[in-house]
Amino acid sequence: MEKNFKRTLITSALPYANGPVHIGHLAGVYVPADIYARWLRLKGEEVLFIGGSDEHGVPITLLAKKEGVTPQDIVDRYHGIIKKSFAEFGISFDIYSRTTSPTHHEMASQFFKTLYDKGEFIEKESEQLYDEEAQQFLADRYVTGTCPHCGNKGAYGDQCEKCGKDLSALELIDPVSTISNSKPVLRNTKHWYLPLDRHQQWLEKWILEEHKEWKSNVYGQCKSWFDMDLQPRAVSRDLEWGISLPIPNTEGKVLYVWFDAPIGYISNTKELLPNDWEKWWKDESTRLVHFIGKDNIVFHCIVFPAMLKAEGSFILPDNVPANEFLNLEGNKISTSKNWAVWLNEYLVDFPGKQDTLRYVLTANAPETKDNDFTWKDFQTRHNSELVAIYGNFVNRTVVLTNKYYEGAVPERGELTDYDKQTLAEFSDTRNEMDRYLANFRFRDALKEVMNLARIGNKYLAETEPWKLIKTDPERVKTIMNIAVQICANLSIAFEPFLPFSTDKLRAQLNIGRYQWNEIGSVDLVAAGHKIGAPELLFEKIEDDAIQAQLDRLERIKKENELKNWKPVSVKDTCAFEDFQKLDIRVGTVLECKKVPKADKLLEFRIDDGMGCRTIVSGIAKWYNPEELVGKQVCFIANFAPRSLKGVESQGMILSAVNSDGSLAVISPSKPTRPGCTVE
Ligand code: B3M
Ligand code: ZN
Repeated sequence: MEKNFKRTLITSALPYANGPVHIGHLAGVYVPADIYARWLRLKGEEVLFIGGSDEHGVPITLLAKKEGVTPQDIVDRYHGIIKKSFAEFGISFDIYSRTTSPTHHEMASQFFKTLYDKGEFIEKESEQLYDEEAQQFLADRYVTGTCPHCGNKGAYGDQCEKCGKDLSALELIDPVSTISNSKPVLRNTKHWYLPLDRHQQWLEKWILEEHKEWKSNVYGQCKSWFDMDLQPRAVSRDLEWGISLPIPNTEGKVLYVWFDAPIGYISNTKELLPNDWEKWWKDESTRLVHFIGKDNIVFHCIVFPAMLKAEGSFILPDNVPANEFLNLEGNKISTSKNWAVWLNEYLVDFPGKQDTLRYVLTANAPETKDNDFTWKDFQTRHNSELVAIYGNFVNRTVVLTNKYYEGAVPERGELTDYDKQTLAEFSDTRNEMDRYLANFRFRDALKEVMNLARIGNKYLAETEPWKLIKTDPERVKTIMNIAVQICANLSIAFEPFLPFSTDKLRAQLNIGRYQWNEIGSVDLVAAGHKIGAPELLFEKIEDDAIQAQLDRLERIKKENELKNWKPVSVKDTCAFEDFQKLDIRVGTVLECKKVPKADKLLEFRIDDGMGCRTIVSGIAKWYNPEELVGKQVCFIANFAPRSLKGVESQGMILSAVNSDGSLAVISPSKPTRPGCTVE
């Protein structure tokens, strides 16, 4: 259904203010939303780009409790850090506000009240866990216990981190309150529910029939929710932190964070435009687009639209281009495990390199499937694309124009066939980019611009003006004119993606901002125009900077291993007679070598006091054979011989298993005669 929209309202998910933002947030939500907003603005369209922090919810109260501060302290701290990071990365919000703002509290209360008065909720009593010592109901995250699926003793009331299953706090075996460590009891409590089942019919028609153009990952997730049949969802919680319910006798209850957070988009619009916000939310000619990550799809495609529809005066989103997840060096990004690249830390290590991260995260964006960020790829893309193609081309153009013409852009003479071919190659760039950007295919759009830089770079490499200047200076004028025009084109086409370097590029060319539809023109810069001095757009990233990042991750991995390590539980009781059946002895290693074609195995010749025996042991990963020669080891002497990779092993060398899984051979603490027993 093609509609005639007059303006676009862009929202990006409101990050929880309980930690800084990382590259996963940037890649999944904020960079694509920003590219989209900048692109539409360059096209001269009416755009609003709304952001803000999500400052309610249980994780914030848990963190506050852990640190012994108030939830307000937590959100003040992280709202500041997050807002600063977004500004530093050029995310061009028209407003970045927060859900603790008075405007938001009022808007969300009013929204709830309207739905309540219209009878859009159902009221239900249910049993919930209650902490009698702390005198409060326990949100799922405040309860731990044994997972009914896998027996993990430290499962949370919403999820078991060991087996990954979703849980409800009521399913936990032997639940414990994390507030008082006491055993919670069941108590009745009343809550309000949004009956999504009543909305299923129109939602299904709206999405499955009228929005077939939505990204397949989004469409598919919605479809599977419908297939499972929508259920009523609670919109209130028993909690102190949040927006109080605007109805009598509801002390200790607040709006569920997922009820108030999306209303934040509306509140922030109102905060920015107190007199004009309604045209952005209530006029059918506004196109609403939500940028989010895949874990937020149900809330933006089903719950929030149901809320908007129930309220009755708001428009619905036209598209919800959700992305999949970005992993880091092969592992899921995790705040609690510190497995992330934090934006504030990145800028300390790579000052001024915002565009590099924006570039790499877009080129490698998790648009259709989860993707992996690796530091090696980051370096390669920077050095061999940004530096070697885009940067190199611009630098050559600016340096040569300064050198040959004192910076004044030369006249263009007659075009050769090769010139014409080069210009033809990028005449369609804008159409291609428009097509991709309109469909949220940011990676492909970026490829198009990079291709334009590649065309320029190749043009100079093949025409070699630095050689021609001696033999055919007239021809060089045309070449340099074309090169300058391509640079000016790049300053427009790269702008939505790499706003910092296009600023630098414009300064070097001494030009202003063009309109998007001027891409493709070869008359952007007039002959005689004086350009500025050359300055490198990008500087090479050296190996040691990358190694430092890899070392940091390696350190974090080790720390996590140590943190997570728990001794394995003690085995069932064993009779002394049973232990005595094992014949453990001391031996001295005479020879040690690798077993061919078996990368785990070492073959030992051991002096066992009676002669010499061969033992094969799976410790090759942790020892060089030479370092064990002459060492004393303990081994089991009465195992039946067995063949390992063709070598007969006559016993087993004992090792300690370290917390990281590595093995350390056991030796007697004083020199011991080979063949002595261990008991
Ligand atoms: N704060 C969840 C998240 O950060 C949530 C998004 C709210 S968008 C209205 O993933
Ligand atoms: Zn489990």
